[in-house]
Amino acid sequence: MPAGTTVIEHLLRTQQETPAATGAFTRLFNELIVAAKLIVREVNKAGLVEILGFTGRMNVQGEQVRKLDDYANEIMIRRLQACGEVCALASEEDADLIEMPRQMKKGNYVVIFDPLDGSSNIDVNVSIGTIFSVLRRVTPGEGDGTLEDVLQPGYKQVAAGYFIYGSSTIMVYTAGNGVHGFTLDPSVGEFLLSHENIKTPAWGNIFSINEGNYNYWDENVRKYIEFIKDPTAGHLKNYTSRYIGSLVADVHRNLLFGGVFLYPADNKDPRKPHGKLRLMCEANPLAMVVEQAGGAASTGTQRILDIKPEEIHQRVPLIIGSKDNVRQIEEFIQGGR
Ligand code: P6P
Repeated sequence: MPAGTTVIEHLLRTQQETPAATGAFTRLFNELIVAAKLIVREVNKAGLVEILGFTGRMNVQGEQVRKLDDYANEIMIRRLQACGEVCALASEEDADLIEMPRQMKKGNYVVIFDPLDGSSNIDVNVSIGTIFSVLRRVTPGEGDGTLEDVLQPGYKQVAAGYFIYGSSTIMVYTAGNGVHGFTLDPSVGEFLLSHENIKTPAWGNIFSINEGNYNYWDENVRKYIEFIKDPTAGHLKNYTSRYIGSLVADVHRNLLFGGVFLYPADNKDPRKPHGKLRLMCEANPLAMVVEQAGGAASTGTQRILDIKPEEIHQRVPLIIGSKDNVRQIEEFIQGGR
């Protein structure tokens, strides 16, 4: 499709191939886009207004809540409720399902999101982002959705994607027909097609991991890191380390250039034995995007999208990126190397 195609045009053209397209999905996406535009407006001036810093509250993750986290969360909730196509919402910032106003029209979609991932980087102007996962309700009726509608395995997602607020603002989404990137043109206020049909390289020499956790990893993870750093091990190309500490930025770079991001399980914090990242609002949506682009996403022993969720905020080890890199790591973690 021509550069300059908007997200909605792109959706309408690709969704037209789906007989069930009723416009509800498009209305939902439109609200995601409006939310992102409102969020990036605040992110871009965060250093100038009293919206940096902390609210003094802790979220369900036990992390300090920043004012911008709260703002982004409120915007996502209000816009998604307003579209009338949603029966349940779950946010990384809220312990339980978001209360849906009684008078609000409900729909058949469930949206799970991380409103502002990487927000600890805001004060130093590092890219951050919003991640979203879209499911179809599975319970009968037209009222509020339930936990059953939310706790579906990742392969049930009907769409997923992210916004990155960086040197430019980019939206990347998949609705099961490939992965497509759009760049916000501030002069017209539209996300315009800039990366159609993104395909990630089968292998890449970039690895992204927080080596500060080295002593807390499983022995096989340490063996893998030592292996890729060994220049005499006969690698296609010597590896290079890139780690921004903002999940959407690290995953997006590796999606385009090839390589792998790892946040393995570690024994650093007994409350988080499966690592830091969340299945529902981080691993699942990014796994759908990366798999649709030809990559892979695994815990090291299981495909991310096959995991049957037990709770909204469950954490999983995440190894995501070029499929040959992911497969090699799985061999190490499963003791085959
Ligand atoms: P660490 C940001 O806080 C985040 O949730 C992800 O965006 C990022 O990948 C990860 O945490 C970084 O965690 O432990 O390396 O600082």
